[in-house]
Amino acid sequence: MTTVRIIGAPTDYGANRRGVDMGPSAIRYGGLADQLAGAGVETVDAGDLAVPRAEERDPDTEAPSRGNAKFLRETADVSRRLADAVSDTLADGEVPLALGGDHSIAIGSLVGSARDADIGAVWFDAHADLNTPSTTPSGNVHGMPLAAALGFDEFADTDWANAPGLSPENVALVGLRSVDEAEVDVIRDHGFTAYTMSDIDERGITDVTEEAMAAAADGTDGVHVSLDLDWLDPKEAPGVGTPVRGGVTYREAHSAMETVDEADCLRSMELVEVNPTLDQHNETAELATELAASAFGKRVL
Ligand code: 6HN
Ligand code: MN
Ligand code: MN
Ligand code: MN
Repeated sequence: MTTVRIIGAPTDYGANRRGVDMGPSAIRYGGLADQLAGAGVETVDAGDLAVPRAEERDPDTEAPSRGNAKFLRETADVSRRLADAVSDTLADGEVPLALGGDHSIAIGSLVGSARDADIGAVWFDAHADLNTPSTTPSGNVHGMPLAAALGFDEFADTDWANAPGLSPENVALVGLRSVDEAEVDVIRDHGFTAYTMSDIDERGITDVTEEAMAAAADGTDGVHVSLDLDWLDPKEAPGVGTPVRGGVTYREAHSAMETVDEADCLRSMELVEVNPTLDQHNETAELATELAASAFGKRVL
């Protein structure tokens, strides 16, 4: 029987809108353990990493050579500790499920998941999250985690980002609809597998997700699934900090997560960007729990 280990990472260092640090609580209160029980997996909750509030920190602590990235030192600290928690979980034969927090936590998840393995990643997100401190339009590290884990630009020389076990040919982006200019070039130049919302419109979510999982899994020890709730249409998931119209529907999201389960190569997962201060009656958090359950095998019949 699969055992899922829940690891909360209550950060909002990487996002502009405050409140996403309450995501782990909202997702737990939204019924995560019950949903996972419904999927027939065992769950253990490792609690939350200790993350100091942004108010206790100075956003401008980094040397200018690091470029424009807010709270990079704090993000590095959380990433190191989350990477350890994720790799310990895998070493114990359990499946890590990290709860954000903003999407910068994916740096720790990916580095930890790839510590002793070659991994792929599937990125369910409106955004590509491939900016670096030199290309970012916002300075927000939640727009950079994939670039960080791949060791692009300034991230190459760090001891906390840059996962050697992850390479662009095993990364698939699904549901893109808000991509910055520099990210378009990166996607084209590095051989990512990438699907826009138009690809999903034309081909259907099941086909696209099957292909994404296969591309990510090819030649690896397993796939990390990163689920940014802004992947869904804001009508379904209003509680996110960077909503973009034209996202996937409730049904498409469930079908995709069922396809993730059927691909049978899920190694680690995270649910990110749930912001309870922007949500309506915790519905985005509840949706996140349902989608996790589908990814771990929950079915109607
Ligand atoms: N997210 N591409 C924009 C930026 O600021 O770099 C938006 C990033 C959003 C990130 O939703 O995880
Ligand atoms: Mn994201
Ligand atoms: Mn996003
Ligand atoms: Mn490879």
